[in-house]
Amino acid sequence: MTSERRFRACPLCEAICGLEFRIDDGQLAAIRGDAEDPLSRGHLCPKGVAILDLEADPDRLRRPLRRHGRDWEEVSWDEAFAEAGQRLAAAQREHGADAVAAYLGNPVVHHFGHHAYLPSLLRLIRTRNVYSASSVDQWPHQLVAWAMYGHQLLVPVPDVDHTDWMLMLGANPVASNGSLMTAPGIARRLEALVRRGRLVVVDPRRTETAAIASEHVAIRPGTDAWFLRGLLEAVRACGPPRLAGYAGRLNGLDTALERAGGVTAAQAAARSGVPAGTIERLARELYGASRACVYGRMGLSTQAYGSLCQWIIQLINLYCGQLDRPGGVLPNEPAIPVTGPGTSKGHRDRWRSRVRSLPEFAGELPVAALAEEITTPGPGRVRALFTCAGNPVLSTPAGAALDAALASLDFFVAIDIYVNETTRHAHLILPPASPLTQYHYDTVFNGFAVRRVARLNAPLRSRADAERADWEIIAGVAHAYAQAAGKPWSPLPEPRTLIAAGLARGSSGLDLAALEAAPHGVDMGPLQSSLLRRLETASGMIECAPPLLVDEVARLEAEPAAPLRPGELALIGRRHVRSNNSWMHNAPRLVKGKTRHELHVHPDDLAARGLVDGERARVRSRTGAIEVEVRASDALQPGVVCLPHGFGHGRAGARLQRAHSVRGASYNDLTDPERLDAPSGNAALNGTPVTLERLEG
Ligand SMILES: Nc1nc2c(c(=O)[nH]1)N[C@H]1C(S)=C(S)[C@@H](COP(=O)(O)OP(=O)(O)OC[C@H]3O[C@@H](n4cnc5c(=O)[nH]c(N)nc54)[C@H](O)[C@@H]3O)O[C@H]1N2
Ligand SMILES: Nc1nc2c(c(=O)[nH]1)N[C@H]1C(S)=C(S)[C@@H](COP(=O)(O)OP(=O)(O)OC[C@H]3O[C@@H](n4cnc5c(=O)[nH]c(N)nc54)[C@H](O)[C@@H]3O)O[C@H]1N2
Ligand code: SF4
Ligand SMILES: [Mo]
Repeated sequence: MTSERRFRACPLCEAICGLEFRIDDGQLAAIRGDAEDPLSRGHLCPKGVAILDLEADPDRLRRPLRRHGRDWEEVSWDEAFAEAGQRLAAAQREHGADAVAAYLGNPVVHHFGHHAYLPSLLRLIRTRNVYSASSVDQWPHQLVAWAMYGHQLLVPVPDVDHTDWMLMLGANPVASNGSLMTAPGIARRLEALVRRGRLVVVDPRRTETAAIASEHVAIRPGTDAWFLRGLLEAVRACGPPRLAGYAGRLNGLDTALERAGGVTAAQAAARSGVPAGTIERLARELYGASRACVYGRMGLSTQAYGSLCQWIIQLINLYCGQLDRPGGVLPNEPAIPVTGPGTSKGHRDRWRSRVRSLPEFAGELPVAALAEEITTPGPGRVRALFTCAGNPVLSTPAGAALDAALASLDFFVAIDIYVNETTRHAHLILPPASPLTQYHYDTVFNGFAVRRVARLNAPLRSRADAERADWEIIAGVAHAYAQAAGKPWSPLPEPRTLIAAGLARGSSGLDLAALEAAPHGVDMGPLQSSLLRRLETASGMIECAPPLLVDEVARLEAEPAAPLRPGELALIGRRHVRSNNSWMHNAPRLVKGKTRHELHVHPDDLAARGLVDGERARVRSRTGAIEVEVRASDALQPGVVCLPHGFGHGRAGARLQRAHSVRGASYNDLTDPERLDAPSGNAALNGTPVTLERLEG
């Protein structure tokens, strides 16, 4: 028997752990953490091992499929490309350029062959109807970075390995493995922080992260903007701002502080439920720490004031002198630049959505508007759809309405590996070969990592003749579309060439040869200050008071003091380390054992409705209703219920044998496309008002 060890980063989540693959007689036999990866140092989670399941999955598609009613037939790649190109071009010829919509899902950013090639296809198709998972996720972060620092990707990252005091809001990295903070093995890193200093977690639920923190502070869902305003004001009361590092580079700080602050701890407490004394104490601890940071993630960006929250967080870090400073928060400067010449800084409101007039951000419209753009008659209506690595039926607001809308499309082509809740509506599915057969360089998450690292991931094996790589599929569709539409098009070079060109644009001094000589990755050391040098605002200054964000304060103040009606509960989400959004429930390793789909409810709220632990109940919102088992949990505040998203499988026509029997309903059958963070258009998924009731009989 031959046995070989090969190394590659995990493509499944932002932690980008280095993995060691054991290959026995040419067959993938085992996966473990790569102890020599300078960032992940041997860490891996159950999903990393479940790559074995993904590789062996009998439901995973390997050839193009064409749908006839409920039946699928395999077709050749050439036939599939030609049909995709012709039908997309035909939809635009008949109904105009915007009749074709595109939706890009989360895994796009995890594969170089997706991420580096899709922009060229979208530029060719030239529609205003571009959507992605970003607008159910991190748009507030990008919007605030664009408005304050001039580039959507100048996002400061918490220096988690060197900070001594950290305030974390709306994130549960012990389950999610960290986000906009690529920090594999985050539990270990946070435990080290707790040993040398303090970690305070602000969350409506006592999460897995709160459990290892120094302190958990419970908050009412959707009220973080009030809490943060009170915190900023309390920090100001501690002493003057520490601005020596930013001399001459701050615009509008006084206005920003007055508008963003301006509430007492008592007022903040009344809205958020966090005691005034706690707010004042946290302010003193934060202001008094020499190395400190405030970090807010999903739970903040997916609420109605997501951008406001992210803005105030920047201001607090700035006030305390912790912005762009080791031990505080600072943007990574990756080997392949994500900012500077040749990158997209971002823009806003260059066009608007047709039905609701929602502004674009960074070239995309909010995905909360996709269903109405398909179903609302009139010129400019979406008639054809292209998706890549997305499952918006389970992942985006009012998923049930989108599900129905997808069934009405004239044409739908999906680049995806499964026939799932979304792609079952496709006319064509084009499945890319396993990522393990492809070159990969992480252009996205190296840029959010808590250390400066670089790693080239070489293929573990070659793809089968009958398969196509992700970038080859995108090029195939582009070529056929260009021909059918009569547009000029020239293909991009293969991934290695693009990766080499990307490295050459940067200043790390690394090239392909250097990366190939370091199969575990290259360590370029801890984060360093670079923000002031890299600002891309027109003024060359940090714009502390962008009008778009300042205006949010008035909108917040106009909110009713009690957002929920009597009897209503606030619904929030929950991730588990064995899940990955909506698409890994077909992996036996991840779904065996205990179920995890239940609605967690405070025991008092169960009792008030005559419900008992384990019973099935109905959850209703303005937009829909689901039935799901309830589980008593005192980790929640009364009035808050908690459900994971990404469940609700077993729909007719989906081909996911294992996931089919995984119980649970879709969170997004309850979310409301009208609930948005106004500046960015990001969906407010958390804090959705719901009622809970017993089932009759
Ligand atoms: N209620 C609620 N909703 C949420 C969230 C939440 O917390 N609560 N989280 C939101 C967040 S943060 C995100 S990022 C979105 C995710 O939203 P989506 O990206 O729309 O959904 P995923 O579940 O990631 O679906 C990934 C899709 O990619 C396919 N896929 C997997 N690997 C590959 C590959 O290598 N190539 C291709 N082409 N396809 C592949 C899968 O089959 C699946 O169809 O969900 C959002 N929705
Ligand atoms: N295991 C696993 N890992 C994943 C994913 C997955 O699906 N499963 N998805 C990946 C993706 S795409 C992303 S974007 C990241 C997300 O990673 P994180 O940002 O860490 O997201 P969550 O784990 O959902 O944690 C969000 C927290 O916000 C809390 N929360 C909800 N509402 C509020 C509120 O109003 N205020 C406050 N303060 N907190 C609130 C929730 O209780 C929850 O604990 O995870 C990634 N990693
Ligand atoms: S934490 Fe798990 S899923 Fe994320 S990169 Fe590491 S092994 Fe992969
Ligand atoms: Mo995400």
